[in-house]
Amino acid sequence: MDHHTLVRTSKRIALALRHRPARFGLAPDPGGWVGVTDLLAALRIDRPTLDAVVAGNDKQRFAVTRDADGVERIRASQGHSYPVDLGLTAQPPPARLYHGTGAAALDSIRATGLNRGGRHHVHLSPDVPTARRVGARRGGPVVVLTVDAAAMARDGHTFYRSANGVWLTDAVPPAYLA
Ligand code: HQG
Repeated sequence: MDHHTLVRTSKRIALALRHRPARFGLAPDPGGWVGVTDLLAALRIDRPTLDAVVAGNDKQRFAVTRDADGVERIRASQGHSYPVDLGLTAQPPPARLYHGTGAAALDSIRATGLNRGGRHHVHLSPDVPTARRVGARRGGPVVVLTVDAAAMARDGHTFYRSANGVWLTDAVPPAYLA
């Protein structure tokens, strides 16, 4: 499959699994899982295409599991905008985490901190290059903020790590941003 088709299909799968399952006639369980067969039918794609997207995904956005009864399910590892319980366990973060964003957002972020907006959590990156890539999605100049995650954890903020390595927290007050 060519790269363009792979990306386009990945975006449709992300839309179906993270944001608008009902639009595709899908009803995820509370953990955000849908049957692989249902997803293939809903998006009218074949299994090799799905496998190529899951395996070829630069960020490992999608996870596939197989139940004891052999039924396969798929979900997005993070990034949902509808209520979903990812079942993640809180864990101690690394001392520093990073957030890449557009320079235009900087004043607002310095004033009110990082908010989760339409997503479940604020997304933080484990390293600067990853944060830079996240910020660059918007086009225009990128700023990478450093989050004092050690101090946040000390002060009682909870952190989760998604299956694909994105760090999640509810909000980052401005005092922890540099
Ligand atoms: C900004 C992609 C003004 C925040 C990425 C960001 C990530 C504020 C935007 C994942 C603000 C929200 C998430 C404040 C936060 N004032 N702007 N107080 N607080 N913001 O897309 O972190 O490709 O919801 O800086 O790789 O950019 O979808 O979050 O620019 O992991 O798998 O509000 O999305 O993953 O934007 O990206 P987003 P994000 P996928």
